[in-house]
Amino acid sequence: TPQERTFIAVKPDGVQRALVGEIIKRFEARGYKLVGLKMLVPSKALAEKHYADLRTKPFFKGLVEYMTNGKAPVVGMVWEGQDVIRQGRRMLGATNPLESDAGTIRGDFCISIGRNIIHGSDSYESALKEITLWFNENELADWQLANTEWINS
Ligand code: DAT
Ligand code: MG
Repeated sequence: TPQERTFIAVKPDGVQRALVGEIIKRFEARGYKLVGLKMLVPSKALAEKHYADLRTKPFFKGLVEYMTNGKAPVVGMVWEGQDVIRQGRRMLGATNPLESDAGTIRGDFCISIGRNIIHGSDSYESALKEITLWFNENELADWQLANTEWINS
């Protein structure tokens, strides 16, 4: 089965609300493989590059401030597996938590679009861009899940 990678980040509000374990648990339990993990307060330059597509939006400045102010760090992750980019977005739920289905991460744990606790790449192109932006190649682990044949067929 073809494997792909996506960038998932627990935002400062998700870290502050102690949801890191819950979020990792959902991706692990689904059968995805963790290949990158780091905690950092992103620089303004990193956050602005990460959200470059949104730079003309009225909320851009506030978004970058909230990601970078250091009141809590961000936990950046790379997850690998079948259809993980699209499935990751489904597991996150809609951008506006008031529209997110119950059972999704946003639908279960938050209510405000400005505090929606988690980021996930929205396409193959953005996943590649974001993984490259947040991680060096030598920070990504090349390993085999021992139970892969019970997850992938
Ligand atoms: P997503 O995070 O679901 O990919 P996006 O890329 O459109 O959504 O926007 C990035 C983040 O910007 C989003 O998670 C929260 C914030 N945001 C988006 N729309 C917003 C709005 N109308 N008001 C405030 N923040 C917003
Ligand atoms: Mg987005």
